[in-house]
Amino acid sequence: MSNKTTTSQTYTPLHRCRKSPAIVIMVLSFLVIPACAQITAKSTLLETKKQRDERMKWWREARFGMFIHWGVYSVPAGTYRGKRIPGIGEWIMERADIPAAEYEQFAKQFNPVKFNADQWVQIAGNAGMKYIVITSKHHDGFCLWDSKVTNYDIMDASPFKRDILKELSVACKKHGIGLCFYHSIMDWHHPDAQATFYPNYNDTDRLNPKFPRYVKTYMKPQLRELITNYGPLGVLWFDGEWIKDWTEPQGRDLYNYVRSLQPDIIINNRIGKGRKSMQGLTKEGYFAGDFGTPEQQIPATGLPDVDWETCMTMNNTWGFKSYDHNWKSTEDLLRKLVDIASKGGNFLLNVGPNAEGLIPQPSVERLAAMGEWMAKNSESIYGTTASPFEKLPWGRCTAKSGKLYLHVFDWPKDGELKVSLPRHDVQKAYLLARKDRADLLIDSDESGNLVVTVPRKTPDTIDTVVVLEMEAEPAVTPQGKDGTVVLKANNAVVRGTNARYESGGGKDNIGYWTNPDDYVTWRFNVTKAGTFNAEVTFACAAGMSGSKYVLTVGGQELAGTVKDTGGWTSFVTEKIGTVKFSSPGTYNLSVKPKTMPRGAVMNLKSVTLVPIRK
Ligand code: H79
Repeated sequence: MSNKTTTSQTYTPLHRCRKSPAIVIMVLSFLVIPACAQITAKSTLLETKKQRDERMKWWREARFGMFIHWGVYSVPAGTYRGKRIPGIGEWIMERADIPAAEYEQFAKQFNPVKFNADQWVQIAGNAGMKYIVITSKHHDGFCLWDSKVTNYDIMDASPFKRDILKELSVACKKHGIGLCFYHSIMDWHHPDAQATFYPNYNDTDRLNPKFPRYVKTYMKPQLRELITNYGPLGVLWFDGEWIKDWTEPQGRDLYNYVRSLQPDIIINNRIGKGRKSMQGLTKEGYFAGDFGTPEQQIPATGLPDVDWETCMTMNNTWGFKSYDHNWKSTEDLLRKLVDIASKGGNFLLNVGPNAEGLIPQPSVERLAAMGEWMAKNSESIYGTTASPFEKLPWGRCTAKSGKLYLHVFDWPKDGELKVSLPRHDVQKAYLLARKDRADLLIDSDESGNLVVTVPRKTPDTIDTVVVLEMEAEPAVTPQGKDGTVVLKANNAVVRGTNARYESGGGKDNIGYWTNPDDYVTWRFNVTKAGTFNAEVTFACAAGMSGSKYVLTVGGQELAGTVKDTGGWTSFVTEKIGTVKFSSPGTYNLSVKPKTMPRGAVMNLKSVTLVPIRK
């Protein structure tokens, strides 16, 4: 999604390291004063990529959240006047054509005395979820908090008279879970909104001329209450934006309004008109909103530089229905989480508590089972980025700097896990769930690709995570003032099993080079192009000489032969040829053995590129 609004301020629900309000006020006034008295659409352009990355950071790292659909629809629970109403439970008012006055009777019966905010938040936390998104108000218009602008809320219209959102905000703070609100723009109860469309509340062709008044005097004040009395919030998750009354300019205005109340808040793409139907990703062009919202589906592939979150039910409904028992299995749900993470997305998994205030037992059980897996394997989910592989025959992959997490759904029967990755790029492999992180044997197949020897018995039938530790990004050596590039042994990336850097006692070189498959590489910058002499500084003891090697750089190859220098610490420098760089840039240079007749290659101290002056 494109560049959006105002200032940056880090919202970190888990660490609470917010910048001081003074800084925010300073930045805000800087943005606002020159133009006009309030934050305008213009200021949305002032967020840099870095500021946006800062704002999105906690959300991108979290990867897994809980959606909670709860409201007075949990009272009918899918049945109206003795009839089972097809479709999603929270839509019963629309599906069964219930007049607003009659639907209000459900509010009078909504008395969820078993509601325990701590318990809900703990169920989420124990599952490994980092944030909850609860329906502050769904399409039916009933408000779960103490709103001053309506009586159609938990305090005034129900016998419960406990501020549900307040209790959840306290519990979330206590347990380090991010608090987020779902909020419906569409409202079937408000006379200035869609209530007048009865019996077709979801009529997408009609307009209510009073709708702007609803936005100004009802929706915006309510959002101000939610942000200022219950915040700071992680996300505001809008929905019901498809109505004809709602436009993209209104969406942008609302986006700016919400961000002006809490600059670091994150907002989904349903605040405006950018959503591509249930696929949920944002259309091309500029639309308000920070992330895409695929509903009940997972995109086929990851999307570079796009933030998105799949929301999904565990059975077939969001709001509680007493007779919906079509539960997805734990295996299915966990693999969906992994699939989503492997494509760079978040998973917002729904629960629909009942009218007593309890999360249905089948949901509780599945979340507990997911939590057991997460307790051992969450490192392979949190803070990861999308898989570098297009497709893997046995499962999925997630990535973090220096590590690949192989999620094996189909365990290899022959105990050999094959990965299309050069074996030399991998330094270590182990099972994530094993506390001792014991090394798994790594080898290569005939084309040099990685083969990991794994236990015959499947460790985890749902998903076993094999961690590959990879070479960290190599350092880049700069070109010296006189144009010389000195590539020293201690800066080299050594790939292979035996060769390594050694120092002390006259040594400062790559040694133990007893495997001819091992090789070394450097990355370096060329700022002044030209032709260079390539000089190799090395040592080799008598009787061990004769190895041949190739030095490769910028598509050019130079051949060298290791001669006897009189000892392993008697270094000599030999020019092996010239190389040409026609343009400045970053280059790779490698030294790879071709033959090793005597059991060792050489002690390699440095490769120096010396410019040839004309
Ligand atoms: O809150 C849950 C549901 O109640 C709500 N979104 C989730 C998170 C929702 N799910 N389905 N629907 C609402 C039905 C909406 C269907 C449609 Fe349309 C509205 C079909 C045509 C207009 C949205 C816009 C989907 C396609 C175009």
